[in-house]
Amino acid sequence: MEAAMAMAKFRLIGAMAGAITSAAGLAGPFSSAAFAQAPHVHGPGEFAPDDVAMDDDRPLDGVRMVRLTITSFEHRDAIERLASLAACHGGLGQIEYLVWPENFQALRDLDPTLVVLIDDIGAVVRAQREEIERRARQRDLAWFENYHPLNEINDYLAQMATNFPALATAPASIGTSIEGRAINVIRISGPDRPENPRSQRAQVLFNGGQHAREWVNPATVVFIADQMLEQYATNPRVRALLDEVEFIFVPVVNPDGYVYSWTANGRLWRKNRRVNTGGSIGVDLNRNWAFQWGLNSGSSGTPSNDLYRGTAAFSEPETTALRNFIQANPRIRAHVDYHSFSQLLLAPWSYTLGSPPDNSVFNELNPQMVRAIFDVDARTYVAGPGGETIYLASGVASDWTFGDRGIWSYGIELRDTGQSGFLLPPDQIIPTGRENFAAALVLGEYVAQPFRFAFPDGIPSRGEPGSVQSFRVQLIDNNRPVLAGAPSLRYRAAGASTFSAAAMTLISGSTYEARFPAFSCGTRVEFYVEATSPDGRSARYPSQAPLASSLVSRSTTGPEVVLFADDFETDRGWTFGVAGDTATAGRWSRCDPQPTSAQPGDDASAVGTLAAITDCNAGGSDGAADLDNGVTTLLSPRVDARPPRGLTTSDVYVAYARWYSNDRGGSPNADSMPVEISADDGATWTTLETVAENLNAWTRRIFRVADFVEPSDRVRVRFVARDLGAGSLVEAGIDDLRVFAQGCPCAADFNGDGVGDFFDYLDFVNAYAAEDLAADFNGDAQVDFFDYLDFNAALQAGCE
Ligand code: 0X9
Ligand code: ZN
Repeated sequence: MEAAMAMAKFRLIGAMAGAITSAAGLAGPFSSAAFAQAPHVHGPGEFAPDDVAMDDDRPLDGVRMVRLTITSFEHRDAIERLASLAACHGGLGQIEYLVWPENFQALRDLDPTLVVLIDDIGAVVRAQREEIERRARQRDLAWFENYHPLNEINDYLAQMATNFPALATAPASIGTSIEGRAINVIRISGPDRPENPRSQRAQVLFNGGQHAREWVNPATVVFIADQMLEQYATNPRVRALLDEVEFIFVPVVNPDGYVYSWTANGRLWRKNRRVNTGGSIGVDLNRNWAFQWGLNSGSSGTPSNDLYRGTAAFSEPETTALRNFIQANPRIRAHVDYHSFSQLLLAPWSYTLGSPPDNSVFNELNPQMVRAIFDVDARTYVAGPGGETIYLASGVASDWTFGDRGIWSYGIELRDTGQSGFLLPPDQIIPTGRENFAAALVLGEYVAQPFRFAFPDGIPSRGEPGSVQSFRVQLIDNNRPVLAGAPSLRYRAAGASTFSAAAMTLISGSTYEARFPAFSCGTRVEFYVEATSPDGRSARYPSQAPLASSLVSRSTTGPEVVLFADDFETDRGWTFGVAGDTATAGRWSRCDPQPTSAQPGDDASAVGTLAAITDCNAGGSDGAADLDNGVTTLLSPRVDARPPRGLTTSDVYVAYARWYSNDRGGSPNADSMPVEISADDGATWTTLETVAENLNAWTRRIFRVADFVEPSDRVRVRFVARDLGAGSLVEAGIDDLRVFAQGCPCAADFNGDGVGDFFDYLDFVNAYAAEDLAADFNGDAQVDFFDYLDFNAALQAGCE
């Protein structure tokens, strides 16, 4: 033990002086690990060969938390040789790190824009320890107004069970840690009822404390358990939920690490306390789960690393215990693994970019949980798939529970967003707990529903004016199999206080048809669907409906009027490269794209093969076939983007499909592609967007023209692809550009100024008197009294 510590310490000090420390001079296992790394290129979200960890047993004096601006993956590599990742977001841009004092100057040299968030963690830790001790001596302080060591947490669990014997089980151990500590679980549910026995209820699992230093996680898990118990008697919502669902709480999955984080220098400890081969300490339990375990993107094979995944999936007794417990409890339907910090709601996946193929549950839950959190204390938690929202991480608990067990799983990153980070002051425990209790109720109520809904045709977001619209709604059994009964569609015009109901008709099996009645153009309808089972239990989509904040909406607009549409299959007058462009290779042209690592193998349109691409000749290496050394501009022909009669300028849109890639070669993410619009034939330009996201896929974008420029008869769009950084791989493509108008035509708007008023009347009467065909209002090719009548009726109806 002693020797291992000393070596770890030596290695960290050595990290600072990398230049003077040679492999020869440093015998032992750390020499090669720390300094003999061959430089290599990282993809998005991949981790650098980070060998700096907060795994040292020396005082934290002078350790700083800093915010850096990462400009490339090489930059990140270099930084992570000097500092340890602190916050829960990755990729490029602003990231927080912890840095030992001796590495600080070198780190500042790497990023002169470095911002110090916490100047001396050692001092903050000491001050916080004093604050915790002061609070511990205070008699009138609530338990959740302070952090507690492991034994006090266990005592509190036992106390809860004693106080609420009808609701809570006595804490039990699900297994022991590597140092032999019990990992405790407590279950909470309403009393047994013959028609709904506890032994059959759907379950929700909450765990905390995989990471030792994230003290607010166990506190939050215990807080949620405590509120369930405290509110059962008085809050009908909590009571109804607990009578339906069993909640399971494992507050401290990593008790050894937690205990260690309470020792003098252990406050920033993350991993468990395994002694690794080579002498370093700890496995990151949240990289040790057997789902996509072992990927180098988002975990490390280096034992001293803070993200060390262990020698094998489930090599650790702590993860094994929780896995065994989950496998032994097949009624667990939802799971949250609590972490801190950054205020994020992380759905699958974490090991890769993107969401699972059926993401409907998360699409429904994410906004409702975010909203519930926000409504408590106006805190914003950002929801999304883990890999995209923080960084890639493989072998994490929630990927396993979802991917292996089909459990709806989240990783939630609690408060704050970096002000105090892991050292969240104790007065933040209760507010953090309260907002997360609100989200826990939403998740629990989702699980409690007898069925959930699927929409084979999608959820309608728009409809044609004057026509009924139907869509299919499928009921999926959620928990115990229940017969579906009486599903209905509830809707109201936005702002109305009551809902109308329309029964659905059974099509087949558990699929129903829902029908909206005809609405006039411009109506926004809020709606939800509801179904009640014969045993009187109901479910809704969204599950929190009819709370206004969770309703879905649909609006009625007129058909699309195309003003210009180009799928690049013919030459419609684009300019591929303009005067002043500087690119020496890979300029825009119209072609059938040939696939490379960075370029599409097909155009975006359903029909045809051609698109505008920055490099059409994909021969040779990918790097040789891309845009090089400057700027190339794709300029649209002049488009008449004025709205047709009856529509207004705010009804005009521009849409296109774009491809952009700048993360596949050296110096990734150094470039971006401005997209600009002009209403004066190119004299002045306004930015629509600056594309920097490397989706490496065709993506459709749509903009309301009037938000940028006033639609005129001289509109142009241009795409300025750039290779400004040194030697980076840039590929861009454009397809399916459309300018169109869509809105609610107003027939009385005779002069096309967007309103129907007296001036329209004057203009109509003048045209009518002159027997001008413009006055053929009913379109029967003659100007007569019937046109006059129809126009007057339209004017009476007005516009809006
Ligand atoms: O890196 C982690 O394990 C988590 N962040 S933390 O700073 N608390 O360590 C996030 C991992 C992603 N988690 C899930 N999507 N569950
Ligand atoms: Zn964590």
